[in-house]
Amino acid sequence: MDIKDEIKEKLIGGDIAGVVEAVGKARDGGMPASEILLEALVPGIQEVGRLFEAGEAFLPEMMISAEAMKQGVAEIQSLLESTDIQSNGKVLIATVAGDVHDIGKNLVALMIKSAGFELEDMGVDVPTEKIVETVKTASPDVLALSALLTTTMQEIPLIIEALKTAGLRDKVKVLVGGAPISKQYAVESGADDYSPDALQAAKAVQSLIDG
Ligand code: B1M
Repeated sequence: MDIKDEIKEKLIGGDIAGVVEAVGKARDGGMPASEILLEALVPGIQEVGRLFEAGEAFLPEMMISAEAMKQGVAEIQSLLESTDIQSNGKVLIATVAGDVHDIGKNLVALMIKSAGFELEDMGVDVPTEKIVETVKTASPDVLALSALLTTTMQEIPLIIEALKTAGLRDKVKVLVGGAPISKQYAVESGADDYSPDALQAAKAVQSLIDG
């Protein structure tokens, strides 16, 4: 079996050790980290999502596959930490309230950090008040918000309203992303920009800081 199919199959099957081993094999065999990520790990976890939606996989299985994905990414993390962007500036990142998905957010954080920006990661399920308070105290140039659920993406306009109420909206640029979010939703929510993936998020941070 092709190594990428092997990684996918093990990820879908929740074989954590198997994923780590297969990713290591692909990496040591010279496969680029981005190829391992985008053509094996990401399609694998997406298939888990599809099976869950179809009622063919359940929450515990999705959790084990998510752990396998995280450990797989950890095997190639140091190789992913390089982009061609050179800059500086400060970014505050969080997954919004009610949402615990952090695999995508962590990839976005990794790319932003490796692009040379200072990064503060607030983690997942971060209450709006805490985000606003941290924008006030940490003064980031960019607030990066991730949301993976159609319910929790509705936190984004609320956060932006709360920033306005606190008199902070014109002091920070807001970048948003996550699977259910579109460019149009970002604009309607009052965000400054939207990115569909981690690499473009790092580029968007650069443009937002450059103005
Ligand atoms: Co959840 N989950 N989940 N889940 N989960 C989805 C999102 C879902 C689409 C699955 C499905 O039904 N097909 C569905 C959402 C449906 C909807 O809202 N319409 C869903 C559901 C329903 C749920 C629960 C409600 C299930 C339940 O309890 N009944 C529950 C909610 C928990 C909560 O948050 N309150 C839940 C729980 C979980 C786990 C804990 C088991 C686990 C998360 C573990 C973790 O993250 N630590 C999990 C997982 C793994 C998934 C799927 C399968 C995979 C998500 C993922 O990691 N993708 C997901 C299905 C899917 O996405 N197809 C699903 C890989 C990752 C690299 O991509 O996160 O999209 P992604 O990030 C990308 C881009 O979106 C973008 O860049 C990233 C990298 O390129 N991006 C940004 C993300 N943030 C960005 C920010 C930016 C810019 C770009 O700028 C700031």
